[in-house]
Amino acid sequence: MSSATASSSSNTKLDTALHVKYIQNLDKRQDLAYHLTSHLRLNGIYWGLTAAHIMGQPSTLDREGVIEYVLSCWDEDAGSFGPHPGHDGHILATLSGIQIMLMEDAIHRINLERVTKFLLDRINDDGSVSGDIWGEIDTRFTYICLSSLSLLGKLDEISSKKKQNIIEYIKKCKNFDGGFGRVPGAESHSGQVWVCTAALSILNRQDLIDIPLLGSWLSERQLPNGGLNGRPEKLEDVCYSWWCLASISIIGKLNWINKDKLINFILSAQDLEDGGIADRPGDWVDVFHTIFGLAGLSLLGYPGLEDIDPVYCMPAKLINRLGLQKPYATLERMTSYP
Ligand code: GRG
Repeated sequence: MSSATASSSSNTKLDTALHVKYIQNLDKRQDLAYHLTSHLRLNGIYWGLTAAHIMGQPSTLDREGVIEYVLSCWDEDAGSFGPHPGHDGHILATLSGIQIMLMEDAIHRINLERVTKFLLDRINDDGSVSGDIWGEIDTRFTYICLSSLSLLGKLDEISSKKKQNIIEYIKKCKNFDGGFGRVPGAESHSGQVWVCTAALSILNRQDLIDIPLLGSWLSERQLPNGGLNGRPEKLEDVCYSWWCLASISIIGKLNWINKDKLINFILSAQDLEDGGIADRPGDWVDVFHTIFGLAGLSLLGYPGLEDIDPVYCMPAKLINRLGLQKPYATLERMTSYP
């Protein structure tokens, strides 16, 4: 593997064929880094599979192998999925398991009843949501719980009282700058902004977002080199091309970002020898930055890519088919670039 080829040329194109090959080869790497990231394996498969869908190559991964792997991550005691066989069930791996099974059209093979119970049981009386039976709370888990239940068609199993508590809790996580944090009082961060705006969107409560204030804060995340950062005074990172941009799409202000500068920044973080996208030009690539770079390019209307849904971070076609689409802004898909 080589690092991203630093290139400032605005003529650089997205090398889809190379990135598909990179995703195909991910599980062939049996090095130390591969084993040390087993706690993220199910997320990694979701990232790779979604990236393949965005590039219009949904059959890039071996379907039956993927389904068997998801099923092998089932934690019978917890009634949910862990990230790797033998790991404890956790809400994050459970969302990835659901997303993968939906994309592979195999959702009927999971224990719907037990997963639904696991998700509902994570909602605390104060409206916060825990990640597992041990109780850590984070607005990421709030989003995950709502997204998972919505994808399973089970959102209405949350009582209206509990839904209201969740909304009140998210409101407490809103800051003076219009952004949202991990817990009440925590600093605004683009990742948490996305989970909270998407959660409010799933609950049809976008009215609780201060659009001009949050839109300004999000657009200020774009740095002179075109990349976006996650919060003030931090470095740009390709993954914020998703967290910031998807949030901006949800609040309908995609045109508050300089599209060409961001496209060029993402393209310059590609590894043009072995495929994949890095956090920034010159760094090592990984599947996390590859999916979020591609997802950002898709939202920006980059030619040849499939649409991604900014609320669920899944193929828009699938979300529309499930009848789950929420209001958001899109940019017209370009026929060529530049
Ligand atoms: C379905 C896409 C999807 C996600 C599930 C887990 C989750 C829900 C969302 C994660 C949202 C989040 C918090 C993203 C940010 C991740 C990130 C790059 C954190 C880095 O934080 P710092 O403090 O980096 O290390 P900065 O850039 O602030 O220095």
